Amino acid sequence: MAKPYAERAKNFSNVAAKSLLEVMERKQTNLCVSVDVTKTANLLRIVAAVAPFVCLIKTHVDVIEDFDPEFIDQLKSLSTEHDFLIFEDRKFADIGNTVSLQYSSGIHKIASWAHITNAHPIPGPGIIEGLASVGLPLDRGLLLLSEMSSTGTLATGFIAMKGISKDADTPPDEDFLILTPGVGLDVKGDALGQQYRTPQEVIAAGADVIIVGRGIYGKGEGYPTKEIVQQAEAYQQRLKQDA
Ligand code: 5BU
Repeated sequence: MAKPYAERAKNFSNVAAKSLLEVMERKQTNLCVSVDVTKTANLLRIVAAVAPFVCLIKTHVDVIEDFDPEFIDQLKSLSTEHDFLIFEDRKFADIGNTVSLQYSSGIHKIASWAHITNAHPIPGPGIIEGLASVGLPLDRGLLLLSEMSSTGTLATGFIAMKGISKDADTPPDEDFLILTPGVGLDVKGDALGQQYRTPQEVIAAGADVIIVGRGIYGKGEGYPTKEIVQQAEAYQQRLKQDA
């Protein structure tokens, strides 16, 4: 039996990691829905439909065509009302000074609303320092990419690199949160290199939070809201069984 989320929350000093585990405990869910659609109305419709079943919503804010600050206010209201965190899957990958500007500024001002974001560790420790200089005062969390789900990926375990995270000095019992995308129940992949594993497979490989996108909201125009609700509930229940 896995350790209760509330107990694991005590292992983390990072506010975002702790909050995520606390939400998981309160709502008894480790489902994150990834919503990659291009219109704010559709994104908010999907988020409202899946909100009761998730601990986390993942966005790619740069694919949105009609972005405005009001959309962020609406997303934040849903996050407060339904008790979930927001993860902007930005995959930062530059030197510390540049990523600190990309994170804090521009049109999207990601650090002002996303509880969690992520980065490639390839540039070295400076990327973490740059993002931390913006994010830590706001109690934000940063995930490092160690692997990717796509065919032929070159990202295979960079997280083990000395000085980035898990180095020789890391105590063996240190807790890490693992968030895993590329999950689908009845599909194997897409035409552009995505590869899916089942919830059972990724949980067996150590995943704490399971990220599902098109498997829940559909492709193209997407599923009707009723079907999205059914899919989200089915995934949440399935994950509970497999955990
Ligand atoms: P899908 O519709 O479930 O295939 O969406 C998966 C999402 O997870 C999508 O937003 C990707 O950008 C994201 N993703 C991924 O699929 N694989 C990875 O290795 C990483 C992110 Br990192």
